[in-house]
Amino acid sequence: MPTIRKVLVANRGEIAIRVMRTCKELGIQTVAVYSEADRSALHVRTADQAYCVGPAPSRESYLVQERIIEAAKKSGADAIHPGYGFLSENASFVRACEAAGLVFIGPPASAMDAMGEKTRARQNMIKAGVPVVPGTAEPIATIEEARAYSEKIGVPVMLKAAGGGGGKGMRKVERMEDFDSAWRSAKSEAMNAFGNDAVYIEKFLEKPHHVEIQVFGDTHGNVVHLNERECSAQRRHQKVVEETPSPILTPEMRAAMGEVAVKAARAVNYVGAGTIEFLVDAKRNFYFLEMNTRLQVEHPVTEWVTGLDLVAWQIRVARGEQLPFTKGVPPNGHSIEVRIYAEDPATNFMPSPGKLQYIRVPGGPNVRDDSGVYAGYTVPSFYDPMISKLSVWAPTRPEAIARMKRALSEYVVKGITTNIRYLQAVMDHPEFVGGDYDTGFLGRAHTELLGKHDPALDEVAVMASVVHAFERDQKKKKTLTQKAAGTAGGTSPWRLNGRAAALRRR
Ligand code: MV4
Repeated sequence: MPTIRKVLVANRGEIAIRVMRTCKELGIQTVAVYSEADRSALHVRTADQAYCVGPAPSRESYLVQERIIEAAKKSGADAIHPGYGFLSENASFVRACEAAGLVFIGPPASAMDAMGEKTRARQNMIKAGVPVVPGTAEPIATIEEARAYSEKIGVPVMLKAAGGGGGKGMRKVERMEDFDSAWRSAKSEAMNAFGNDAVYIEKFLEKPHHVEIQVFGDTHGNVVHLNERECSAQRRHQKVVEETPSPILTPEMRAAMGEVAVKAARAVNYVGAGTIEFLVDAKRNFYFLEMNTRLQVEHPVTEWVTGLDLVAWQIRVARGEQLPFTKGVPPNGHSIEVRIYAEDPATNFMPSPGKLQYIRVPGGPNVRDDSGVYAGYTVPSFYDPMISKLSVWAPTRPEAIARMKRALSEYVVKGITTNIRYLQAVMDHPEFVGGDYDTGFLGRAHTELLGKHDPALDEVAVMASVVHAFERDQKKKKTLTQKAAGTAGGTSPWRLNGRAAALRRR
């Protein structure tokens, strides 16, 4: 049972702060690492100790394993929490931590090896009896074999990079005449993204939902699931809104997917927090997509409905403690999370780094803000532009949506542009409110969501249309008077006013 008295958090931003908060509650000291661009970052101010690990670019700082381990040794840390992203799913980093006598707060390197390469993951799942998307279990060697396979199963098919997920190197092929170019571009993008151009093929699933199951294992052979998260509201494979329970899951589906997720985790002797991602098709069949061998950005919604602190349980499990339950925790109520990005939706979501002049985060009953920024902080351009996550809980989904809308209306950020208004439009959108939105939702509703103006501007829009109508009628009246001795009637201001009232009533 290793003792953990001091944890180095090998990350930055909101997740570093979130992990440090739980460490402090457990009486564990914290160590921050930071790049030269993050010298004044909030996570550095939050930790008990802090070490600079290099210049701004992640590959010269947060991703340099030796520097992270050196900081852990210098600080006297006995464990490292990787957060998500960066080195969190890097098996060689896990081995380097262990070689340095440090506890890695996460799964064993062997579980990462088993799930990191997508076709190997599929093979492991097929062996474990976990349903996978119909397709090849191996990368396809030649374009001829790939074409023949696709013709056999029939288009549309999805070409996917074996070296990694997240949509990179992925191409949908709808017509065989497009196959060759799609194959070549998938391979080159896969090589650029993962240094591995291996590509495999799956039958394309129309309008799937992305539903993932939180799993947790300890070192005593216990593996449980902690329900699902609906993550279909994604833009360019980047999650924007997550919620639990999923609006499309029945209790029977939850039980079935949970059982399969536990089977998948057991198949790789999983320890710690992990997520099994599924695609759910229109007939509500579910298929293993991939496993994330880390804590996820969206873990707060699971914490809201189970009452658990998942980081605390990561640390306890790393200490060798046993999970306090063998059957998981059924969801209580409903939780929604939105990701606040320093991005400008009006410029196709270009990052909007810069000095944050003012920030007011929402509060009130069952509202949680996981922020990594503060007034006066300069959001750097080197890293992911997510500045915070806002999550809420309520007894029912409609109440959770209402609470999220209220919380977003309180969120004020000055000095940089954010996606807050876009998120408000998503909360208002009938497809989201209806609950049966699939992974194509944000793409389909894109222009509508961008064009959705601030309700406060509705009045301005109405008056603008009245002024426009008045000016147009005045012009028409003038023309008619010039032609036929004033027989044409303009529109009286009273009638225009009536028109304005009618518009307001829409
Ligand atoms: C798919 C798919 C349809 N059919 N695979 C895989 C990586 C993930 N980020 C996107 N992936 C998809 N794989 C088959 N066989 C549709 C998607 C997909 C998607 C899936 C989940 C969430 C958002 C998505 C957005 C576009 C495409």
